[in-house]
Amino acid sequence: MHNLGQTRSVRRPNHSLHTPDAFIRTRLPGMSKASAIVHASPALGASFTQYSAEIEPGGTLGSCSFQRFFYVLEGEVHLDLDGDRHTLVKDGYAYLPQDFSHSLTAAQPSRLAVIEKRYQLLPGVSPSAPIVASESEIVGQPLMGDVDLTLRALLPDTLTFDFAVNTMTYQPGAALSMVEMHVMEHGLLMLEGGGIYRLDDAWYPVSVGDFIWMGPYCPQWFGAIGKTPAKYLIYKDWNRHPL
Ligand code: UGY
Ligand code: MN
Repeated sequence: MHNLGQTRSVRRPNHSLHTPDAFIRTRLPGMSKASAIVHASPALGASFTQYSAEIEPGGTLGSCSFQRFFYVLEGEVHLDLDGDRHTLVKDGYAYLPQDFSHSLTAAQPSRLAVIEKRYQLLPGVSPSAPIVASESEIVGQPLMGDVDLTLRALLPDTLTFDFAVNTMTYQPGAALSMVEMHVMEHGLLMLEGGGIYRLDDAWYPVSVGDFIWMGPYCPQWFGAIGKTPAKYLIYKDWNRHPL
């Protein structure tokens, strides 16, 4: 059944909402038996790229000449680094520094959230080694003292990293305590549940599978709605001077 020309997706100068009803798959160079839904890129105004990768067993993502972060949404993948094989399942994630040679192959039908960004060197700061971990190992912290809003930082908060990726889990009815407006941009993927997102001067119902891009200084607020927690994966540029 066609949708009579309706979608919840929007593109505005300083934010976008990308909903599954509007997703189009493409193949990026180096991919085999895999496709990408590119949610955010410089074409949108973002200074990073974020896509969802869907990979068949035996399929690969190909190499990357930028920093690459990926988080397993579903399935099982093998990550080969320096002769060591790591197996990652749902909630597993990895950080690969810029130009780091690696190979990523799906062992089962898999979906990944992938973030790629050109590294901003800082004089005197050496780039990080790769990181392979699972979100379940990370201890959550209440955000601004709110025990109903848990933040898990997936990357160390040191000057080595020029971006952060966190998960935020809202108990039913929990909300950000303020409307934020900041220089950092965000890429956000809804992992569980749903609620209302304020972006600039608009309020959007959002739920699992939706992606949001927030440009710099986009006023933003979220309140969880529903009987189960809402959770999202959120990227932000971090630890670098704005100039
Ligand atoms: O880290 C953040 O800026 C986060 N609190 N923003 C958000 O959830 N929209
Ligand atoms: Mn924010």
